[in-house]
Amino acid sequence: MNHEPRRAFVTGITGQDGSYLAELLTGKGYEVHGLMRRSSTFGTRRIEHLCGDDAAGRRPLRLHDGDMSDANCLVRLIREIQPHEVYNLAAQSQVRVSFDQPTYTADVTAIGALRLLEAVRDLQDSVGTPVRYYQASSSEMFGEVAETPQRESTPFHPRSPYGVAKVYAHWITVNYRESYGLHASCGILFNHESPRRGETFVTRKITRAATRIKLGLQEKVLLGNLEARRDWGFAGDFVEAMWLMLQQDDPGDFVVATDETHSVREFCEEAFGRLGLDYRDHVAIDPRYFRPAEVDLMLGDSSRARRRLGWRPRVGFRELVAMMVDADLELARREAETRHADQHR
Ligand code: NAP
Ligand code: F7E
Repeated sequence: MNHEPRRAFVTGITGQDGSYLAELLTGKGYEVHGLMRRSSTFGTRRIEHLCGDDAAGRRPLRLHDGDMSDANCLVRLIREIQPHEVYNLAAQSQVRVSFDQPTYTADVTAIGALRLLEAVRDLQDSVGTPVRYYQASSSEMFGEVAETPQRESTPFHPRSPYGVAKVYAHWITVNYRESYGLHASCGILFNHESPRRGETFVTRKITRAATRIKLGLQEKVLLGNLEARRDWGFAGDFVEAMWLMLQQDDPGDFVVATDETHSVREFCEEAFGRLGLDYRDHVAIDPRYFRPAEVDLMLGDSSRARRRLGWRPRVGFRELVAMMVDADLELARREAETRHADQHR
């Protein structure tokens, strides 16, 4: 009997989703190989707990230096690792930043996906091993929405260089599936958050600020458009859908969402409310945080994923906000203690 573990190659391993997916895959016995780009500081904060040896002396997570802008390194790594499954999560994923760095965003988020697909095609051609591929597509592709709720058949009308780059990555993945028979699936994921969410995304910016305000560490938070509506889910739930897509006999594209929408204002109300605060006393509007073109309303219809993958989200909106507020309150408490200790040194 062959006891060789399944191997997964994950780009974006140091990001929010990469960390939850790495936990899911190592928990299922996979040998996980993560692509990590060079940084002048350590970038492994979210996955440190997975980096050691397990009880059997095996190392379930291995990190490899590389970058989505470097085609040669991707080809070399894919040839060396010979993964059974590839998850492409790496991206310049901040929508606001993509307006300031459109060329970089296109290179990493759009052409990066093409480079990785080419590396996978090269492995399939040279070794003959079938590889299953996951592309992190985004609800931002729907942008100026043609219909509500948004489903797999809703036309794309992206509203940012990020959204445009994701449309390219999405269609090139579909094209490689149709042209080369690659088992390639796209998850069209709506916003998903967690205590590990990057601090410049609006949910985490709010929960970090509200908890710091509660403990007297800051007074106000500056935000942009409070009326934008998003379909917010929990990242830990959403990575399960990624894995499920690659376990199907046939590849496909799936909307992954909670099928509920809330405004940024409602998120503020809920987060500050959990701390006994009124957001209106602490939130100020700063035009710097408005975008040249906005996505006003996101609401998913994830019935295909629910029907075909048997997937459903477990964490609802209020639980998500509570989870993020509680984790950030703990972080703010530690910050307050350190500050107090420093002042009395
Ligand atoms: P994230 O936290 O911003 O993580 C992005 C990851 O990509 C990080 O590991 C980052 O590395 C890596 N990366 C960026 N540029 C790179 C490069 N040039 N070469 C190699 N790696 C690079 O994003 P996330 O929220 O986990 O999202 C994961 C994926 O899903 C992204 O593709 C995102 O666009 C997409 N998506 C996210 C959402 C959402 O709501 N979260 C919804 C739909 C789609 P560093 O740690 O070094 O920065
Ligand atoms: O903005 C509004 C902002 O940056 C949400 C990425 O993961 O999800 C994410 O993109 C809304 C927007 O996420 C601030 O204008 C108001 O309408 O948290 P966000 P996003 O742009 O929806 C999609 C699905 C992805 O694929 C992306 O990778 O909140 N907003 N005030 C603000 N947003 C931010 N960041 N900061 C503010 O101060």
